[in-house]
Parts: sequence; C-alpha cells; structure tokens
Amino acid sequence: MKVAVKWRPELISMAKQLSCIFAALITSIGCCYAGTPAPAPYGPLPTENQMRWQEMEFYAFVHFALNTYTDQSWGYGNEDIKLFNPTKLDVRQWARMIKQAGMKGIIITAKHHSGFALWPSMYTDYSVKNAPWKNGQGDLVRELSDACKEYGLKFGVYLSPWDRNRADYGKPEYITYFRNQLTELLTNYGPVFEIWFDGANGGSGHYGGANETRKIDAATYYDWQNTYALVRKLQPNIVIWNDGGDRADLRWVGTEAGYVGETNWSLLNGKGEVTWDMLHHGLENGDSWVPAEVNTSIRPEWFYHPSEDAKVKTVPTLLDTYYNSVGRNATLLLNFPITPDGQIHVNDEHAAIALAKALKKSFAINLANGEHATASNVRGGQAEFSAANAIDSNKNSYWATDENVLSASLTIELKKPVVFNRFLVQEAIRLGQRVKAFTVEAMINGNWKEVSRGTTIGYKRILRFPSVTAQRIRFNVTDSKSNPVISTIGLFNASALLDAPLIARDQAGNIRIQASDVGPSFYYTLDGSTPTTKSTRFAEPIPTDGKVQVKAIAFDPATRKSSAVAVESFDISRKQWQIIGIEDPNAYAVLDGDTATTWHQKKEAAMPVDLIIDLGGDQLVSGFKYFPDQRPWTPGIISHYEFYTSTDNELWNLVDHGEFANIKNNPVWQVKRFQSSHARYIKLRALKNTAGNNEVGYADVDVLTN
Ligand code: FUL
Repeated sequence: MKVAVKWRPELISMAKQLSCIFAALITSIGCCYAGTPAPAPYGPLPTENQMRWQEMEFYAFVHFALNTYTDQSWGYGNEDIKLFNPTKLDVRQWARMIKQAGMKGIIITAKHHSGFALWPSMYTDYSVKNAPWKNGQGDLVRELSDACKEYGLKFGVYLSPWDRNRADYGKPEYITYFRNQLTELLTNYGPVFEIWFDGANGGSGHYGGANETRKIDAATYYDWQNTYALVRKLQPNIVIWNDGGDRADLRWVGTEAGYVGETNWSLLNGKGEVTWDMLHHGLENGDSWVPAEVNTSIRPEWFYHPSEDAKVKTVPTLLDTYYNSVGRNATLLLNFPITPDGQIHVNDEHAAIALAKALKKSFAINLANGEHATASNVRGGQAEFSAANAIDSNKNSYWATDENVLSASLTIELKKPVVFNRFLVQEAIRLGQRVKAFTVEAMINGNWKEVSRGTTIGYKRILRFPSVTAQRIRFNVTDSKSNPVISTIGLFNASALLDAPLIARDQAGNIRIQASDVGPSFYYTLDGSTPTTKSTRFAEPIPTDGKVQVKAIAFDPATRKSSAVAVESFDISRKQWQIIGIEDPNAYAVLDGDTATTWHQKKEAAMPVDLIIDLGGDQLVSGFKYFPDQRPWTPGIISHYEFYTSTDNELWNLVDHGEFANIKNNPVWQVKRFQSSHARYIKLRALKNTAGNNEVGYADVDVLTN
C-alpha cells in the first residue's frame, strides 16, 4: 500500500539544504578514504523471486481431489464426479490453522493426476462444475485464494502434467489443454507464489476410456521452456518447481520423507543429467541457482485416508523434519490431507499448532544477540564488515573477511555463562553460497572444546547437539569457496525431543523398543491399556508368540515428560516361517522385523519375480504387508504385484493384484486386504518395479489373518 505524504514548503527547503550538506560530506570522504569494497558476488546467485521464496521458509500443501472419496493415492481418471461433495468445506479453517502454525503460504492440488479440476475449468467437464458440491457452482481454487488473502498467506498451485482422464494425453493437443488450464489458474486467481509441476507418471490410466498404458518422453513432451515462458509472462513473481523436466527455479530433494542432505548446495547445472545425489545435496560447482524444497506430508500419505488418523506425525518427528529441511538450507512444504468433509483433520491441526509452539519457544531468544563479538579477520578492518554484524538483528548486515581469507573465526563473549543446544548460522546468499565446512567450539574449563561441526551453510543452517554451558563460543569457518560472508549467528536453548518409541518384533517373536534420542526409558503394555510410568519398564527384549498389540511410551527422567503413545500390532508368529527356493540365508532379512535390513532377489532374476514363504501351518490369510527398501540406490521397489495363496505349494490362488500407488516417492508400509483364503504358502509376485527394470528388493513382508 502506498501512503501519500503532504510536504509543507518550509520542510522542502530544509530537506534540500540538508541533502546538499550531505552530498558535500560524502564527496569529501570519497576523495580521501579508499576503504576495502564490499565482497563481490561469488558464483551463481538467487533471483529476487527465489530470495522471497527462501525467506518464506515454511509453508503448506493441501491435497484434495476425488481420491479423498475413494481412499486412493492416485485416481485412475474415471472416478465418479458425483463423489465430490464436501459437506462442511471450510477453506478459512485451513488458512486460519496454517497461519496460526506459522506457515507463510498454501499450495493446493488444483488438479492431481486423475485430471479432476478443483476449479470450473472451461476446457474440461471433469471438474467441480459437474459435482454435487454447491450444485456445480463452486470454485475451490477461488475460495482458497480468497482465504489466503484474508489471512495474509501466499497462494500457490499444483497442476499435474500427467492427466489420467484425458483422451488426448500423450498427443500434442494435450499440451494446448495443459497450457489453457495453466492460463486459467495463473490469470484468474491473483498472485501465485509457486507453481508445482509434479513429475509422476505411472503410465496406466483411463484416458477417455482407452484404459491403457501411455508412456511419454518427459524430456521433450511437455516442451517446458515454452510453458515456463508462459508462466513467467502471466506471473512475473512466481517460482517454478519441477522434478520431471527441464531445470526450473526450485528442486526436489529426491525423497518425500522430509529431509535434504546435510551438505546442501543451492546449486545445480542448468543442463545435463540430475542424479539423486545432486537432488539431495545440490552441486558444489553447479552453474545455476536451484535451491531445495523439502516436501513431505504430516501423515504417511498425501491424500486423506481414515486409517491414518492415528498416524499423524508427532511433534518430535515434525521438529526433526524442520531441522532437516529449514535447518539445512531448504524450505519446508508440509502437506495436510483434506478430509471428505472438507476440513483439515483435528489431529493434524493439533500436531501443526504444537509444532509451531515448540519452534517459537525454541527460537524465542537468541542468546548471542547484542553480546560482544570479535573475529580473527575483518574485511579491511572496517566496521561495516565487523563480527558484531553477525549477532545484531539486521539480516542485511554481515561479517566478511578479506579477499582470499577462506578460514576465519568469530568469537562471542557473553556477559554470563548460558546453556545452549542449537547453533544457527546464515550466509548472505545474495552474494552467493560459499562456506564448505565449519565448526562450533565452546570454552569449557579454560579449553576450547568442539561441540558440533557442519559442512554447507547457505540461507540457514541449524546444528543440534547436547546442551553445553559456556560463556565463550567460537565459530570457525574451516573451508570456503570464497571469503565467508556471514549475516547471522544464533545460540538457542531448545527443549529436548521426546518421540514416541519404535516397536519392532524379530522372527523369533522378541519385541524391542527404541527411540532416536539417547536418554529416555520406555514403559509398555501388552493388554491394550495405555502405558504410564507405572507400567512395565522395558529392560530387555520381550518374548511373544502370535498376535499381540504393544503400546509403549518413552519417558525422559530429566524433565519427567512422557512421549506420545506408540502402538504396534503384530499378527501370527513368524517363528516357523521359511523362505522357499532361495538358498541365500540373508533372505531372512525380509522376516526379521527390522525395516533397516533388506534383501534383494538375484541380479539375473527377470520379472515376474516371486517370493514364496511357507507359513509352517494352515492359516486364514486376509491380507499382506510390504515394506520396501528405503535406500536411494536401486532399491527394487515393487510397484505392481500379484499375491497368491496355496495349501500345497503347487496349486496357487490369485487372491489380490494391483499397484502400490506413489510408492516410489513415498515408500511407506503397503497394506493390502482381500477376502480371506486358507493358506500354508504365500507368494508375492513382483510384476514391475518403480524403475522399470528387474531389481526386486524387500525390507519386510508380513501377512494379516482373520
Ligand atoms: C507425488 C505425487 O505422485 C503424489 O501423489 C503427491 O502429489 C506428491 C506431492 O507428489 O509425486
């Protein structure tokens, strides 16, 4: 908003005189004082659009589509529009909550892969205009963009390039359709801060009734350069996210699990192949500024599934995600699945608000602010580059060293000793990302002791370590591409993380309880009751046999606080199970209950690839579970499967088949249920994997019985 100021004539003349004196002063200083100039920008630099986006730090995704009503991850493209009828839709509730949770914007799935449009697009009938919701008069994109304005949030759009509904998908006509929709979205709804072009393409789809598999060449089909030009023409301030085609403004981090690499450069090469490693860590000597955005959901899946109401991530898990994204030079895009009613579920809301409170509390007081700082080297010895600039509250001032001084230290002297366990540091990235390695030391009993170390910094880096009490703290840049330019340093004292523990059972039936943090003790129950510190304390593996439900809490004796309750249900005993036809003893990693251990079929195996298990006796099997290998390289993640049962290992019944939708990006437990069937033997047949090759891997396979 522009504010009109009325100037009185005498004020104008006074201002003119003052500016003359000021100009004369500057000229006279300029003629006799030749100070060291400010550091020149180094390497690729962020655009102003990327800067604005980076400073948002934390913003929300919402996933809402026909999938919400069909319990699917990916709609096939023929789901009935009549299903779309949210009865308590309240986008203002979404915006209010997201604002309250400290997030700065919302990106909505205006169109997901099924092709259903949440706005009344004039180019398709597969949209809200033919849904019962508001008798076809509704426009969800409009409602949300209005709510964002009302709550001071930025508004963003996800438009899936893959469209499983369109008959013309795969043909050139579809690109015109796609750009028409893009034009509608980027013209009619005000400023859009980010556009999301998801790269998923599972091949199969409805495609106007063709019901077939269509492959496109993602590198050429969408003609991204012209699409980008259209986007930038319609929304000059936008940033483009694209993991499927040409390099855009932002990059995916190679996982949807909620973390980017600890070393994270905001650089990539503008052209050429992008490996997983480059997505995850950036590229130290990349020629373009392509910063990282961490996208993850507050629940295991992106769309709402009632079965996940108890699986909303806990505050410690979300905090971990925050530190592994915002704390590692990325932004955090946290997803909220919208319920069939049209709201953000209360469990998700509570978790997000509690996360915001924890973050606010952790970072409320920068203990270094306004204290005394000195540095081993200050550029030209000038105050404008002094150490004090890193601990003032001005994000535009910085500490810089002389040209070619690539390692240097900054020491903070506090008035009195403080307890701290977080170290925050920021580079002035408008001048480029420079630092390659640094350490943090504290003076303890008269000696410098290293408390933590890191590699890249970038826009923001936060290190976590056990609490330290000290009065002198030293930050050492140990390696840098060019002279370091540090805009902010912060010391904070955050409360300890207390996550719900992990419960696992090995093949012999022994249950183990553990947590990511060191220090807490665990209490558990096996009778369904809620565990407290009066329940049995976990001391050694608990022997069990057959079906059992374990509930456990972690308890921190220092603060006397308990974690949320972890619940895990185990089905029939796996003691007698044998893997048939495979000599390799390592195959039993599939049954060991430890999702970190994995086994892969032989390299020579060709699809379809079977895993046959002898259950050791007759069982009434009504479902199965598959947990894929989580590692980044050739994990052999099964995407399409058949599941068979047999009583004699000769005659097999096909009891289930289908796809594990979105398993590539979100490799969580896959749970499939079917009509129960007598079985002594089960066979999980892999038909395809997510990479389109013959690699087949497993972390765990289990059955569900009646
Ligand atoms: C993925 C999609 O396939 C998921 O359904 C989801 O939209 C996620 C954000 O991106 O790749």
